[in-house]
Formats: sequence, structure tokens, C-alpha cells
Amino acid sequence: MSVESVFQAVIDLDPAKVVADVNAEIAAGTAVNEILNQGLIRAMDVVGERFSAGETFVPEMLMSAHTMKSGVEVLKPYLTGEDVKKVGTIVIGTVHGDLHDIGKNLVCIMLEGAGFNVVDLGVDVLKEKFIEAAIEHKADIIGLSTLLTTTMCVVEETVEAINEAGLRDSVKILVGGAPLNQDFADRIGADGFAPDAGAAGKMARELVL
Ligand code: B1M
Repeated sequence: MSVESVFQAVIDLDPAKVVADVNAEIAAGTAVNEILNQGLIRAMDVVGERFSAGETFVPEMLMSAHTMKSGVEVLKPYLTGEDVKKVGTIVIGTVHGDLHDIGKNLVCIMLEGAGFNVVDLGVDVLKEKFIEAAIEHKADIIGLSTLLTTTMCVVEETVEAINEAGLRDSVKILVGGAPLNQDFADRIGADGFAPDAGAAGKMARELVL
């Protein structure tokens, strides 16, 4: 048994085996980050490569997402620390036009572990909704996620709308997702960029502390 087995179970679209193998790896003392990165996330990268190559299609991508989520659920208690002092509130979502949520959900887990009260607005979130929720929950940070190059412009438009709503004195903006980078974040005037979920937790703390 190794993380290779977790990886293969995601590729085989077998959620029950993913749950069993992740539990077995935890019991064997394998590092949680290794199970996540080398088992679950690596499998999603392979699924994406096969989709790009025309070898798999949207239904398989959807099923692999469902399969991966079952593994993340098992890991969740190990990723969130208990008794972490609350440091602030973050309103987060995947921007309008984008339905990807696995990465954003992992970011939510790591933000909770980093001490944040997380208000998750889900996927396909309109810019107005981010603004309303930030006001309602007195957010310290708004987190914007996207996985599609076609919705990078929506991230920019959402930042502009937050600026126009006059929230920037009280709210910082954190952006992330595979097509984004630090240069993009700087160009659109975001306060922070994080390449992965662990970095998102660290960056969010830097923004408020
Ligand atoms: Co889609 N999809 N997908 N997909 N999908 C990608 C993203 C793609 C790269 C696949 C490919 O072609 N190789 C490609 C995008 C290409 C591009 O834009 N250049 C793509 C496409 C094209 C599409 C559709 C357009 C396909 C179609 O319909 N023809 C369609 C779009 C639908 C829409 O959103 N409107 C589509 C649909 C789907 C499904 C619904 C079937 C499913 C998503 C299910 C779900 O999420 N519930 C799906 C999946 C599963 C994928 C891949 C295979 C896996 C995504 C994933 O979960 N990765 C993906 C290929 C890939 O990523 N390799 C692909 C694992 C996850 C842990 O990583 O999301 O990058 P990631 O998150 C990371 C970081 O990015 C970062 O931290 C996370 C954790 O470490 N991060 C943040 C993310 N958000 C952050 C926010 C932060 C900070 C960090 O601060 C706020």
C-alpha cells in the first residue's frame, strides 16, 4: 500500500476505494500532505492532461472530482487545526462563470486551520454577491478563485466592483487558482496571491496580522 494506490483509485473513479486507501495511509503514518498532493491532486492533474488530449470528457472529469472529494473529506480533520485562535473573517467563492470548487474547498479548509471564520459562497458567484456578503459578515478578506483562463477577466471585474463599492479601506483581496500568478494579482490590484491552499492560509494571515 502507498499513496500510489490512492492516486490509482481516483484514476479508476472508485470513491469507496479512495476512502479506504486514504484511511489506510493515515493509519500507516503517511504524511497528510503527501496523501493530498501525491495521491489526490496528482490524479486530478492527470485527468486534466487526458481531457486536454481528448482522451477523457466532461463526465469523467465530473466523476473524478466527486471521487477526489471523498478523499478530501477523510483528510479534512487532519488539515484543520483545533483550538486555533480566530484571526478574522474571509468571504470566499469561485467567480461568476466558473464551476470548479475542489481547489477553493481545499483553500477553505486551510483557511479554517489558519484561524479564519470562512464564509463560503460556493461557485459561479456574482461580484455583487461578494460585496453584499463582505458587508454582511464584516469580512477582513475577500477570496476570489478561478480555474479557467476565460474567467480571469471576471476576477479583475470583481476587484474593480469591490473598489467601486468603497470597501478597500476595510477589506483585503486574496486571489488564486491555476491560471493566476503574482503578476496578474499585482496588475489587477489584489492584495495577495497564493499558488496553493497551504500558501493561501499563510498569505491570509499576513494580510490581517
Ligand atoms: Co474543468 N477544466 N472544465 N472541470 N477541470 C480544467 C481547469 C482544465 C485545466 C482541464 C484541461 O483542459 N486540462 C480546463 C481549463 C483550461 C483553461 O481555462 N485554460 C478545464 C475546462 C476547459 C473545463 C470546461 C470548459 C470543459 C467543458 O465544458 N468543455 C468546463 C467549464 C465549466 C465551468 O466552470 N463553467 C469544465 C468543467 C469541469 C467539471 C465540472 C467537470 C470538473 C469540476 C468539478 C468541481 O470542481 N466540482 C472539472 C475538473 C475536475 C477539472 C480538472 C481536471 C481538475 C480541477 C481540480 O479540481 N484540480 C482541471 C485540470 C487540472 O486542474 N489539472 C480542469 C485539483 C485542485 C486541488 O487544484 O483547483 O488548481 P486547483 O486548486 C489549487 C490552486 O489552484 C489553488 O489552491 C488549490 C489547492 O492547492 N487555489 C487557490 C485555487 N483557488 C484558490 C483561491 C485562493 C488561493 C489559492 O485564494 C482565494
